[in-house]
Amino acid sequence: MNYFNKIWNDNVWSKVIAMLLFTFISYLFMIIFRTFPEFLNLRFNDFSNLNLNIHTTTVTLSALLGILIVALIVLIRKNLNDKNLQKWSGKSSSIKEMEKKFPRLPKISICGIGGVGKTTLIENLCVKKNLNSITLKTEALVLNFSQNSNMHGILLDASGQSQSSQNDIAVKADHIIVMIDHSAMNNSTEISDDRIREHLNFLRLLKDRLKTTKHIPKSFHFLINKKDLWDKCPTKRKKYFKRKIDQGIRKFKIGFENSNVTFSFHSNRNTQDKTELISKIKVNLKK
Ligand SMILES: Nc1nc2c(ncn2[C@@H]2O[C@H](COP(=O)(O)OP(=O)(O)OP(=O)(O)O)[C@@H](O)[C@H]2O)c(=O)[nH]1
Ligand SMILES: [Mg+2]
Repeated sequence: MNYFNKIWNDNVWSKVIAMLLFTFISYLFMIIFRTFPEFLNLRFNDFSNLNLNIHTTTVTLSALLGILIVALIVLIRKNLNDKNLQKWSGKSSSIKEMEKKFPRLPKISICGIGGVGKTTLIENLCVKKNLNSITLKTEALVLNFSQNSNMHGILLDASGQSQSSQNDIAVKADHIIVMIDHSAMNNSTEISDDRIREHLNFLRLLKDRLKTTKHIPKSFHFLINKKDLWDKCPTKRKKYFKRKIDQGIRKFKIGFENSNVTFSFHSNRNTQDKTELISKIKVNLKK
């Protein structure tokens, strides 16, 4: 069934073939019912005796029926899919289940080391989630990024304590948001050198994994989080922090020339930042 869904969804030709098939079946039905019961006794050249006008009408009608049946299937499937999306919006499940339910939705992985604010970001984007502890289990969550139209995506969140869990969600992603901060604390304004080193090491290992699996996401967005805190730092130290992160991003993007690489300064405590991030995600999803 999954294989059928994939062929049907991804391929225009599958719809054309289905249309021809239904046209042929409709044509056969019409021929059988119009000439039945003599049909069984028809000899091959009896077909030439059929009135040409009636024959053309039969072919046209069958073609129309074929188109109608395929259009109906497309419409019903779209309707079911929309209902399913509405039902699942804001809800989370395992990646496997979400991939099965919505194989065509783009996946956006939120990556970064422990305590950087990944789950808080998802919580902000979805409003509904109420998580206030570290993430232990990898989760997938469906979200509509546009209020006026359908622009759904699957957000992936995993434990930042485990590099391999982070790498695992990265290699599945169409788009990656990498979060970076200045300190493991959620109230310290001090920029920590150890924390910067941890981020740079994380980026190196993430890149290694993407390279070895030859996975090239369409976009990377670096989110320099906790701006509400590090912005209070003395200017010199702030400049140092930005320079270090900038160097890390420059190094990371070598080899990903086909991906769109962007960055922004962000605070999960600022609603304006959330709105700006959503616009950026929408731009990337449209590409
Ligand atoms: N001040 C401030 N605190 C933040 C911000 N974003 C997240 N935090 C806090 O940072 C702490 C860790 O946030 P989480 O969202 O749990 O971090 P995580 O990246 O999901 O961590 P793991 O699940 O361990 O990988 C929480 O106490 C958040 O409230 C921010 O922008 N500013
Ligand atoms: Mg988390």
